[in-house]
Amino acid sequence: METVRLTNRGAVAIATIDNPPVNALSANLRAALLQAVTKAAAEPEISAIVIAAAGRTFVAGADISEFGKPPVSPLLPELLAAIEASAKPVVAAVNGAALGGGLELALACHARVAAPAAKLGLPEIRLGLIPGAGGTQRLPRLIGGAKAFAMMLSGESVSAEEGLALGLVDGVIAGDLLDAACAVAEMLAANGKPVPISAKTDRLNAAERGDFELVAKSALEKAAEMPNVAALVESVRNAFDLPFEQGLAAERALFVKLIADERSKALRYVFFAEREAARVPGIDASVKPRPLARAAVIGAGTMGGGIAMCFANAGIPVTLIETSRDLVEKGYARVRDTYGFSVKRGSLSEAERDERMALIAPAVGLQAAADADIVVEAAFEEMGVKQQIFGELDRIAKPGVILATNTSYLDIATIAAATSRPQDVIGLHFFSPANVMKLLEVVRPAGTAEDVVATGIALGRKLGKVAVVVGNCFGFVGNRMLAQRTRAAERLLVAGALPHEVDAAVTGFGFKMGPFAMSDLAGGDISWRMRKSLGLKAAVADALCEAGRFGQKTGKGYYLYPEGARAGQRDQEVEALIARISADQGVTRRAFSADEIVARLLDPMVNEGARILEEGIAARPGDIDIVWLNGYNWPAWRGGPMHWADTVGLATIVGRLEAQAAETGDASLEPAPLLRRLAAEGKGFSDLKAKAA
Ligand code: 3H9
Repeated sequence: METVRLTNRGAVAIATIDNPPVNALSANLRAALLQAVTKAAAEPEISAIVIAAAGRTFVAGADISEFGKPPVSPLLPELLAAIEASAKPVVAAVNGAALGGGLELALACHARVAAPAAKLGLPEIRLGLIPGAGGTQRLPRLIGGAKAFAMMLSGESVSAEEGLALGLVDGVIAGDLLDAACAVAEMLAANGKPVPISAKTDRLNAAERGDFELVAKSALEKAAEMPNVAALVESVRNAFDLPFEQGLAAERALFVKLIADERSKALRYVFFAEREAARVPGIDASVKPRPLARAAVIGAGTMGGGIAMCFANAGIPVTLIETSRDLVEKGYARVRDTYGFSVKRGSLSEAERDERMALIAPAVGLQAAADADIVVEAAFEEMGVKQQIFGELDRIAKPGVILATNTSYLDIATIAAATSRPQDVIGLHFFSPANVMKLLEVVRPAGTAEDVVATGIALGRKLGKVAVVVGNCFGFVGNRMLAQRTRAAERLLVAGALPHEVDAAVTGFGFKMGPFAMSDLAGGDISWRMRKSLGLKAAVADALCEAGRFGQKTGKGYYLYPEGARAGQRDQEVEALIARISADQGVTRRAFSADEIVARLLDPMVNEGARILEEGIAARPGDIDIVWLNGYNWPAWRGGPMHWADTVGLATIVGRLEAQAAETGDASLEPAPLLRRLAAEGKGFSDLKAKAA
């Protein structure tokens, strides 16, 4: 298939890029575009060239799947140098997203016109990279160093109108883009090309330099663990200090170094894993989701209110249902307050808040769910309560309505059995706070209809969530693995570590919070109640709860929180209590290094992940990683627990688990058969093929 079509319109040659799905600049496309531009430049009857694109996207950048493989000529910077050096003017007709190398391509052209829907951005930072085809050198020359740096640092794209205001594009065309691009091309051919961006120097002045250095300083302070931020600062500084060609060569060297960095590898892995998660093995892409015009949420607690906000934020009218007027009013007021914080912070206007509140209808009694196309139950976490609600919903809801539960642990098949339509019942597990957290576990018990699962995924997308389809088991994927980490954290305390040491090791690894600070924030009583209902014990956690130490809300938990402090302080009383428990259990306490702590916390999670894969609860290791990244703040540059395990080496993890199992006598720490097999074969989780969840 031809990736570039060359057609002539009068004296203008139009090179149309056609490389579905997103016109990524793969080796084939680079070669074809170079050939097309060279050919047009050599034709005597042609006086100017337009680069256009087929489909919805202009060019989504370099082909990310080629990174890390041997480079194939022509490299993108070579292609762009040829375009910029073309004797005949080249105009970019930016019809849609021009991202990364796509925007760099447009910057190498002599003019840019854009459709109103176009988006322009350099998102390389999110892949652990910096722009590598002149972006760090041309953008500062075009729009100024400070604005260019800020745009590359955030990775956010701007609209065509914003691009026009920045000087990034020369015109926004409401009518026929190609006609306009050809007209600009003819005009440049007649009047002469403008100075190429690489030769511009007027924006590289002292005032710009000062502004850039200020933003750069704060960026470096905030992102100490990411080498690409430092590289971006260096490269933009080069734009001020070095001639263009030298700046370009330095940018390339930094880019090539970053490509090999483990952090960028992890972020590129995440990019593809996130997209793969949207394709569910066993569910054909032709299965149509059910239409969802109206929703109902049962339970107006923190979770139910947050879920109702998700619907309202996506423009879907939603009824928020409680058992009494008082409860629903409280829930509704909490939602209003939460929107109020956003208005105060400036992230939401008052008009937007009012629009969203108007989409939420408070109501009393399940009958109010009668006209909904989807009902999400977020009531008390008790099987009897859930079964009663689903039994009643079965009588009230229209045929074909999706009946979803937001349970975190309970068996969804048992909940579904309370209805006469188990095929319409599904789990939609939101994470707290539901209006903020990106993850949506779409839990699929055996017997749920395929189009119901497809609707769960489509709804996730509509709500701006990352939906991952998982099987039905206690705790599903995320909480089931979290339980392993929680047990491991308690074991570490008894063995000799202290809460602040464990938390410091975990934040040192890259999490925002350690397990004990997290428990103090969430309230230890919740897991205490859960342990009691399951007949489980955790000596330290239980003792703290028995002493009324539930965390921040009681002013003490694993740490002390004097006068409502948010950051906990070490407490001698807790440390003495832990030492007593170790002594009672006959344990001689010893010190643990941060690396040992991390291994002891994360290896059991990886082991559980392997079991989850064996049982088909998750279809792919990548799905588990996406759950952890979006629901539990796993640091994205570490790629998720299964990717992390591959970087450590599965044989190492098997060895460590065996040692821990022997030391503690806890058989659950014995490596899972899948983990053992992969380790013995010298493989990683990335070698596995997908299974239907
Ligand atoms: C770069 O440019 C470096 C340069 O500075 C220097 C080079 C020397 N490559 O997201 P979607 C695939 S770095 C390969 O679901 P949407 C994607 O995997 C790059 N594949 O669609 C998916 O495949 P599948 C900087 C890519 O409509 C399919 O296309 N650019 C690439 O929701 C559809 O993607 C970026 O970081 C790619 N660059 O969103 C932009 N992009 O169907 C990355 C997409 O098999 N891309 N695919 O799962 C995006 O942000 C979104 O894809 C976009 C469309 C907004 C364009």
